[in-house]
Amino acid sequence: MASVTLKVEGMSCSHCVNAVEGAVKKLGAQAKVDLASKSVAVEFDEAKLSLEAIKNAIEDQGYDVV
Ligand SMILES: [Cu+2]
Repeated sequence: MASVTLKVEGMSCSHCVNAVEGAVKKLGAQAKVDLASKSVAVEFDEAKLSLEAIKNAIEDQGYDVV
């Protein structure tokens, strides 16, 4: 399992948290959003998923991974 913390711009409320966490979980990974630090801690299986795919899923929700 890989653990990566991404900086994500544009998250401001619980709706954003659910959108981001939901999009990542849909890929089969785990995500925990911290609104205060605008970060998303993700845990994923590198054999099954790329970090790029996770970033794309977050950006598809309308947020910017920086
Ligand atoms: Cu929001």
